[in-house]
Amino acid sequence: MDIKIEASDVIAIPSGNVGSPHETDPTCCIRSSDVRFSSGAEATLGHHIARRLVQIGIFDVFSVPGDFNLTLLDHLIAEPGLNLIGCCNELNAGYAADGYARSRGVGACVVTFTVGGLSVLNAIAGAYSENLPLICIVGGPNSNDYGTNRILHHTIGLPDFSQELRCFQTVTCYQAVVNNLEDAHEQIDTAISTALKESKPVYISISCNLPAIPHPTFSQEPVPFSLAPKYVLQILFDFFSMSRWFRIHKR
Ligand SMILES: Cc1ncc(C[n+]2csc(CCOP(=O)(O)OP(=O)(O)O)c2C)c(N)n1
Repeated sequence: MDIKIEASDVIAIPSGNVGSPHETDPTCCIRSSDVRFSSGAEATLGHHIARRLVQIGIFDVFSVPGDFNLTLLDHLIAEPGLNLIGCCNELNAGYAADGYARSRGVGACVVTFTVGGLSVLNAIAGAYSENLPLICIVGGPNSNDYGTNRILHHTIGLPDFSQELRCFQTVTCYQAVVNNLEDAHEQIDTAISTALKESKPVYISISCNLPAIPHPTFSQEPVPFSLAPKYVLQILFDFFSMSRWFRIHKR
């Protein structure tokens, strides 16, 4: 299905804000009235992710905590529009997100690096086969550990940060490894919009030390997505069918 994104009232994104895909994609919509600036604690990666999930219609996130996702989970809990549902294992979280995506159009789960990522994999593969947009967020290694060849806990004991990523490459349509703040905004928005457009699961790894750090790219309230999940399209379809019915029957 070709998902239409509004193009009305497009305004420029203030410099320093990575607005992608909006800067490059003329079909994306930014309304001046929607642009609100936030600062300090709100201009963080964690806050951005939380807002984005709410904006696309996700009000419940299924999660299992672990050392690598704790700060991110704190930010999701702090988001008034989000309800964090703790699950007793990752496979449960993945299948709960699967069910949520079936009923609401898109779902999300949050797990921890490798030990959690590999556990949720079967549910993600199922979502792929069922064409469900499911956003699987994994708390990842500290950004300072990339390139150090260290062996991290919760892994199989090899200095290889990419094992989990390679597994997800086979069962998701897009993978974003966020280990710096410069392009985090762009990567996250691209991942989320790809999940919605392709109706498939995506993988987003968020370095565990980044969610609480403010960055200029997040100094603005996230630009609302006009990408409509499936259920919004259904509502529109019902609305237009009804209008047609009234037009025909009013005579
Ligand atoms: C598959 C997996 N997911 C997440 C974690 C992160 N984790 C470490 S301890 C813990 C809580 C374990 O609780 P419980 O089984 O009740 O043990 P206890 O509280 O007695 O330590 C979690 C979720 C993990 N180690 N393994």
